[in-house]
Amino acid sequence: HFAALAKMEQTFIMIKPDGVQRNLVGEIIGRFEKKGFTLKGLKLITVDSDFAERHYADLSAKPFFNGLVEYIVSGPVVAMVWEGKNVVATGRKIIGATNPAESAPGTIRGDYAVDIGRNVIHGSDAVESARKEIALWFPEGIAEWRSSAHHWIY
Ligand code: FUP
Repeated sequence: HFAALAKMEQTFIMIKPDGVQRNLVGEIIGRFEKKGFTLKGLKLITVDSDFAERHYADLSAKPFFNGLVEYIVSGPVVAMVWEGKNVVATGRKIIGATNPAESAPGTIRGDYAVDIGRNVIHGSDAVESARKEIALWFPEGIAEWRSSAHHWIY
């Protein structure tokens, strides 16, 4: 029990503007909830291009960068922090491969996306990038609480 809690991670998950417009918010949140992860932060927010560029700073040299930023600022996104054992890597599995043409059925992108430029959702790719992304998107901080279901999951 203690070992599981010691390995607890947080990840940053964002439902992109297409996911919000297509009413996939409940479906996506439900997948993370039913898996057993805990929702620690949540807001609907529309960001400007300066903010989107900071979020995707690592990709600034890519040819698709401008289009990616335009897409992210095109409407509200749902920014979330999810917590759980191994949630960074497992969250990426739930999301599926970056290109929906390669993401397996049963994953979010595999089930709900067609185009790499409209792939519905973002999830941090490592514990360190999760830490940075949570600090960027939740500068106000995350309220601490423990789910009463923990005992049945860990
Ligand atoms: P991911 O970690 O799965 O979000 O993938 P990346 O960080 O490599 O890419 C970030 C976003 O850039 C993807 F979600 C979609 C977009 N992208 C493209 O539009 N074209 C590409 O060729 C690669 C990525």
